[in-house]
Amino acid sequence: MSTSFNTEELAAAPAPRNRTVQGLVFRSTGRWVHVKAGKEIVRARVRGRFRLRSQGHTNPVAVGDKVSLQIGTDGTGMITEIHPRTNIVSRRAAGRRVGKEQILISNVDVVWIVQSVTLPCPNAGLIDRVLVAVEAQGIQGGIALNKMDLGAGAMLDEARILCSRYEQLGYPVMQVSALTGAGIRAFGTMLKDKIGILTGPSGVGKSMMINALDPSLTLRTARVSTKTHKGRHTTAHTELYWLKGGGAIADTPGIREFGVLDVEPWELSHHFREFRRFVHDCRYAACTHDHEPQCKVKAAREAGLISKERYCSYINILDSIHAGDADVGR
Ligand SMILES: Nc1nc2c(ncn2[C@@H]2O[C@H](COP(=O)(O)OP(=O)(O)OP(=O)(O)O)[C@@H](O)[C@H]2O)c(=O)[nH]1
Ligand SMILES: [Mg+2]
Ligand SMILES: [Zn+2]
Repeated sequence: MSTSFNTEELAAAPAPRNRTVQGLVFRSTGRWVHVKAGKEIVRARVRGRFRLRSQGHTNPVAVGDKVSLQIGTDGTGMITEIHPRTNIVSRRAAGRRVGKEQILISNVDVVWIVQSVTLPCPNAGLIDRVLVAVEAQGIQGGIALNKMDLGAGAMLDEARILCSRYEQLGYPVMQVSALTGAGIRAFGTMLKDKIGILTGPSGVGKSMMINALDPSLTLRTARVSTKTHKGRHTTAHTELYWLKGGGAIADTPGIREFGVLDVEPWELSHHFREFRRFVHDCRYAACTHDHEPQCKVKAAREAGLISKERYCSYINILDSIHAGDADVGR
């Protein structure tokens, strides 16, 4: 588009009233969403009809959505269309809105599950729950282990065992310290030219990692309680930050639990990638690899081809799906 204007043309042009533009939702704070449309940043509202249409979701428009919006004379926008999503990462909403799904992000290339070596210590059950959601959507998943500077002795050994378990499964694992900057450059390289999200419990250092990736950012962080080893749920909304090296990463509020949604008991094993090569050889086609005889998954577990920890996570998630209570975090 030409940037120089002929003054006569300008005088003849109608005043820009309602314009329709396309953009990307990069921040969502409930009622308002913030959209990046070219170089313009627009604060926009969501039409009631989207709320009606998405009864299963607490947030009809999510960070990552590509949208059309109409900009009014006051400069604020109204979302008129949500373009088809390639994927969504969602979880069951907690509290009052139980039963509803909360979309964490859409159109994402990679989901980084953040854990810390300590304060709080790693939660393998939560990692596996998020990985099930990620596999079900066909998205790339990875693990970022933060606070490596705090690791020592047995604690560090345990953290390394955890890392190698996921590395062996083919998931990228990044060991970093947002405090010292160790591993941050390598992590930045992994994020290049992709839309990513950091998710994980409160206090593991998601916001501080983004500050380390781009020192010009000053996201709010808060100390973890030394008594309970729990974070303080400092980040309250999801927001995408563009990185200088290309690509963008979303910071999200810490998760207390992660509900596995819309997965039937018989299909759960397909979302545990190392189970897949065994599941078709079980005696029963609908085998849940729990109590059934002649189960090849259990045989693989006994032969050490499937780890005890992953099988245990599988059974825990299976139980919670059976109980219709998939929110339990561990
Ligand atoms: N020692 C050490 N402390 C860290 C590191 N990364 C973060 N922290 C500290 O951990 C605390 C929590 O960090 P945040 O970035 O607020 O954690 P968060 O995951 O964003 O937490 P929520 O926003 O509550 O979900 C802060 O006191 C940070 O200073 C690290 O690599 N090493
Ligand atoms: Mg935070
Ligand atoms: Zn089986």
